[in-house]
Amino acid sequence: MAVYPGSQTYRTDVPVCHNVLVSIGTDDVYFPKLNLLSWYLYMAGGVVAIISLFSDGFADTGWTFYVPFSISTNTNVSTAVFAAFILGFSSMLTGLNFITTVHKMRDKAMGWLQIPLFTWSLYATAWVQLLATPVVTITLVLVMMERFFNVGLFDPARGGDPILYQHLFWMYSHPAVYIMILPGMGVISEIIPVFARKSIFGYKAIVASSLAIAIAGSLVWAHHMYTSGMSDTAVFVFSLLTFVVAIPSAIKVFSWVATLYKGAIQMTPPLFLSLCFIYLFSVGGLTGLVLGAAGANIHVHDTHFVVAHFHFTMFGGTGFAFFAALHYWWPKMFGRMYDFKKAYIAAILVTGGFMFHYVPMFILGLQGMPRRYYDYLPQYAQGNFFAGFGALFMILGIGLMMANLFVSLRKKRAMESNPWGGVTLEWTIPSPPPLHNFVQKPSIMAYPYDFSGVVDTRADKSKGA
Ligand SMILES: [Cu+2]
Repeated sequence: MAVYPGSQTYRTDVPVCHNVLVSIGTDDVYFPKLNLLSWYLYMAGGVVAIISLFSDGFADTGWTFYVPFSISTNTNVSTAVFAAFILGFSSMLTGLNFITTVHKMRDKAMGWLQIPLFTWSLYATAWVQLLATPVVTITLVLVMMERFFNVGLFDPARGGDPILYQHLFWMYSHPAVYIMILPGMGVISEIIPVFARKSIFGYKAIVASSLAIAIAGSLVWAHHMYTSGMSDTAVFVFSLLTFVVAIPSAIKVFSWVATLYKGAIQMTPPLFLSLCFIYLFSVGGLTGLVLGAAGANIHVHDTHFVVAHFHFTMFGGTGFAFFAALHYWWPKMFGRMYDFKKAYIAAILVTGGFMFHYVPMFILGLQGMPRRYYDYLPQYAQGNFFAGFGALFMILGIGLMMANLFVSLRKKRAMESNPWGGVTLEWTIPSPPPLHNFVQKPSIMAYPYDFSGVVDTRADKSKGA
């Protein structure tokens, strides 16, 4: 492990806290140059994706690029596919880097069961990135081959199979939702124990469930294809596996609630947003079971029920975990505290707006309103009216949230490095962190969520700065 004793070069103007690195007691990833390459690829892929939006005849396939349409349409599919192709490499190389870093750069004193849960969740995510992303990358190459050379891979008249494309596409694109939600779950596992002042309930179960989600989540892809005409046996198997993948997610929710139970809870904006996460994500997970059941799925396939479910997991889940993480690590990144009252008002606006926006979509979907159309029949007007109102509140809430955070940057830097009383390694270093993270060798605790030695001085900080 590289620590730079005596290094006083503080890069105080740039937030360099990379929680994964700090939490395992290191100052960099194992392959720094590869890390930079991933960043350039990500930027290049993003630029190409934006160009594809504005170039004439922008891809009318939607994000799924389903064949045979994506092969026959004259719009600019090639540029969009090329962007996704470049972005895929960024994702794979980052996954590879994180896995190697967790194995090789971890502090010698830190065993596998002393790794904080956020890092565990990113470790599980990295494996999905590394193993699932190549599938979609190859699939996109096949689409290009079809477009340019007309090989016939997906054309039944020439012995190809259009459903093969759907399998290949979802083999990545279902695991992709776990790439998004697993880090979010890791964030919540970090925040809950700190504000309950209690060791996390079921540390090992949470670690195991992260790995179980990564593995089981890679085996459920065809639950997106119940209506594609695949065999009843396949439908049964993929439905069963989808129910299985709900178990590790439920274990996490149970562990978070059990951690709060009888804890010395102090309400703060990060905890409030985490509680919103637990509620919204649970609704998303449970409606995922409705969709995982083949009978119900066929009724609501391609309706707004799917849109609502997806946003409860990806926005109510990942989005809210991101908001919670921003509020939790903001003082760590910038050494400044935001206003608590405005943070609460923003969180209530976003959550309330969220419910108003997406709950009507469940009902609209059950009533049969299809997704992916910009217009709707008159009988769906009421639900869409409510949903529009909700969107307005969400925009206001997110605007207030960001304004509150950024206004705090104009305040004088608070001297305190650990405003929440956290016990993971990032709270042992200055805020914002110095250039090489650690100025002295970090001392690794036997257990990452041990609050027994922490004096509770939170009461006088509860008003925020
Ligand atoms: Cu899926």
